[in-house]
Amino acid sequence: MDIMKTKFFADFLNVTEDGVGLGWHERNGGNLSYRLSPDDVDEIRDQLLPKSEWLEIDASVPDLKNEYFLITGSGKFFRNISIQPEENCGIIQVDEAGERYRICWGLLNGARPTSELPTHLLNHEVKKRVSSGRNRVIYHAHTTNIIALTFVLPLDSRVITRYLWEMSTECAVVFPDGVGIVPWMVPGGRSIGVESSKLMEKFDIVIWAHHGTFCAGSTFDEAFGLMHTAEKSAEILIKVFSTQRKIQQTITPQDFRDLAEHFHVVLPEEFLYDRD
Ligand code: 2HA
Ligand code: ZN
Repeated sequence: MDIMKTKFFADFLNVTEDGVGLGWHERNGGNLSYRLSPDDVDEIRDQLLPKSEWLEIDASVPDLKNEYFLITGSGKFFRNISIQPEENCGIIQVDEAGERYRICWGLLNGARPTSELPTHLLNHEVKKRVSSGRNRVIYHAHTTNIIALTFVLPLDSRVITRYLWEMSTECAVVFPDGVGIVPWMVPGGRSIGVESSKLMEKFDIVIWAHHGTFCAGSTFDEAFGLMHTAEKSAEILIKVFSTQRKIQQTITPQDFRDLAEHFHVVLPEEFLYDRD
């Protein structure tokens, strides 16, 4: 099967196109990766041919040894990915030690995987473990309203989770574990990747202050849906703040407990504090 005709490839492009449509991928902003399943690899094995030397990951991911990832390219614009996929994204394989990778398809003309490769792979490694292998997608977007909130709310997971939950009834059901926050750090390296992946132990959504958001999911729909739901809630919050009117009523801690019971989700009490 031609790689570009597979279901996972179509789903990958669908995310890049929808993310662009929502304004989250200015210039080369954002990146996306997918860990191929054994069936995916079997389907396209004839096209996975080493196209580069082994290159340093700048992170150690032994639990991802020999795994293949479809991933966006460094410096590439999301708006071009579906038009010229082989130039703007590619498939890489991690080596036996989890220290290096090589390009096996795409990323033509000397292109390299996203500058956030360490964060993607460190997040994949954690999520593969905590989800018993179910998680396959890591998605980073420059979500306008979430970024805006990181200037005016304290960078505290309890505060930001609670505000996002309150702005839209579905949120507590869609991301009951809440959101993690990484304070501003230099992007594009191992340090921010390590901090992000620590939070991925607990959260499926990790916000990078003044930068954007990472979401993890077992499917493209799950990862994209998390991003879309959290960002929509942030948009509502920005609109509420913009009215400069006092909030007259909201969803209360007891309402959340009722919601949790009805939808059979566990909402940690740490987020259900009384606000004065
Ligand atoms: O790929 O979004 O964080 C460009 C970025 C870096
Ligand atoms: Zn970014």
